[in-house]
Amino acid sequence: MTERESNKTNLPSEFICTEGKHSLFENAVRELPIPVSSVFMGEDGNIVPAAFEETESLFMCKEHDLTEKTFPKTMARTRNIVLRGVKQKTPQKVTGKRVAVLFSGGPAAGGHNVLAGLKAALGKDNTLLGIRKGPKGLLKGDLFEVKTSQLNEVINTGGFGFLGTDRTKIKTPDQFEQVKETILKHRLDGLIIVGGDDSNTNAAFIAEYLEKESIDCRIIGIPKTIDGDMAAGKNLPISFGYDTATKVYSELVGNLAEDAASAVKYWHFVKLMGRTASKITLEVALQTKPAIALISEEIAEKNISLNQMVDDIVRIITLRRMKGINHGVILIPEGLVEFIPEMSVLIQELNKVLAEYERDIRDLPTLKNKQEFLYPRLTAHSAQLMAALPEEIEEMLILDRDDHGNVKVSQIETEKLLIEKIRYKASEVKRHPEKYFGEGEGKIPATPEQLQELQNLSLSTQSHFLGYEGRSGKPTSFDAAFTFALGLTAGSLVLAGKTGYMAAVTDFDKGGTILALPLTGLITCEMRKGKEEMVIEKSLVKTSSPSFKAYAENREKWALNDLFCSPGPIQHWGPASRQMPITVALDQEYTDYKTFNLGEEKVIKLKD
Ligand code: FBP
Repeated sequence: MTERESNKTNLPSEFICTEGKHSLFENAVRELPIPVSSVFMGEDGNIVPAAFEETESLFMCKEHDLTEKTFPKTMARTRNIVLRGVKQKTPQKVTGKRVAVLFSGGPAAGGHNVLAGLKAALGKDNTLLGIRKGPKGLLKGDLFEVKTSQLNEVINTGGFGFLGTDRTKIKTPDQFEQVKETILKHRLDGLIIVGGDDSNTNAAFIAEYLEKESIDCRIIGIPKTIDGDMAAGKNLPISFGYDTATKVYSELVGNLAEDAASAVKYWHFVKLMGRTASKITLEVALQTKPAIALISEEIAEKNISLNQMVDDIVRIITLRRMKGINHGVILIPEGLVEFIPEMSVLIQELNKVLAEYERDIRDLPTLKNKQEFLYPRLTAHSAQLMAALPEEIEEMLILDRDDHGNVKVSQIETEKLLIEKIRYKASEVKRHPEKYFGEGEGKIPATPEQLQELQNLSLSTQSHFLGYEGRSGKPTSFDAAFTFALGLTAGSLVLAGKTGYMAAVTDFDKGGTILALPLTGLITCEMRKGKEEMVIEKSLVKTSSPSFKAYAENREKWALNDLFCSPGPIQHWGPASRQMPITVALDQEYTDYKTFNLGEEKVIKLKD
């Protein structure tokens, strides 16, 4: 048999061998080393759990008295003091502990490394149990023992597939009772909740409930969300999943900018995930330098109306056109609608009415019936605004709420709403040049030739929504290391007997400092479904932050010239593989974003 013939025979079986997450890439990334903080490195080079000591950092929560009243037991225990992970001087052997873990909310890259980190911290003398399908699985008691061999298979791979996830909020007395039953039935000593602000709020309430019931089960939260809004300044610069998601989007936005410049005809309107905060949009803007990036927090702060926003965008489109650039990319944060002042008032009014009449409205058969019921209960301005919205958006605002009572903004086609309004305005500019060009305030100086040229141009648009494709990719090196460290931290906290904390990592530029943040220190009081609720505060873009300023200082230049850049695909090895998010590096005042340092690299092979 010739070499070629023998290759031919192998090819079909080689191809089939890649089934079940065994692509050449997946096999290679499983073997990738992960940086590990020295705090977890034992004398013999093996991984060991960390110990914890109190720092001088104290969380002063915004509504201290109210928080203390809601969480008296947990606050008395933690005193809202931040803990630091340290290397155990003489390793304490803790055995026989049973610790369960669940994923909650949307997937984020690195979840499987959290599990691997937990298992590594617990070691062979303790048991890790997985809870299937998130909080719902906890309520049902759907648990199974996690084997090291299973985790060696999923380490460094994307998604939450190993356990699954859901968005059930645990808030009724019956649900707390069900949690108790599961804990007692499975003899749990610890429960790890991997989630965003709502899920970690759940963790805080469960911790308090268990203390009140004198049940000895430790509750630890882990900060997860691609949105990047589960963050706490220096103590927790970012949640996991953000780096991977923003790098996936940045590659695609870079490609679109390149396509726009090549085809020289399209304006790409790209909505980017991020339910509330515009952190994803800001990072992608810094990575790709698009023509325009809207930042919701700035729009709310400057009280910019929808029409004003449209005018500003059309002005940039016109100025670019006058330079011969009739294409570009516009980034739109998913949560924008809730930050446009008049829309935010409308949503608040709707929340109140819906909280009072939810069932009546749900029972009304047609949209028209719902409108007739709702409009008289809104202020005249809001009713008018609502009536001017496309019907699908109106329907979404009324009906489509998630379990936490929030509008499902990812379903609202803001990019299409903007396109509609921008196209209308751009055609008006063409139809009435005398209003927009010439001398005088706000007018654009233009020669007759330029005006003639403008008349010949049309506005071709394409809309995109980049969201789900960024949540379950293979974690970047940064997220892989960060999540492994978070798992190690959470496991160590349970073994150290701590409860009511969130695992955290900071100092990404110098080996990683391991922290435990008291959950109650992150709590604030917010309006939800028209009612006050104690919840963990979302971390939004601050217009005073170095990352926002870096964007604001450069945006005019990027708007008027095609200066986009294409960061390319995520690298898991190679020159760009050690990058961290630019926004994080800027806001943490690091000197470099190209090389994170979270410890010494180690190939992780879990052993029984
Ligand atoms: P989490 O905060 O739960 O991680 O979810 C974030 C997110 O990806 C948002 O950006 C988006 O609005 C939402 O999930 C979409 O959720 P769903 O999966 O329910 O459509």
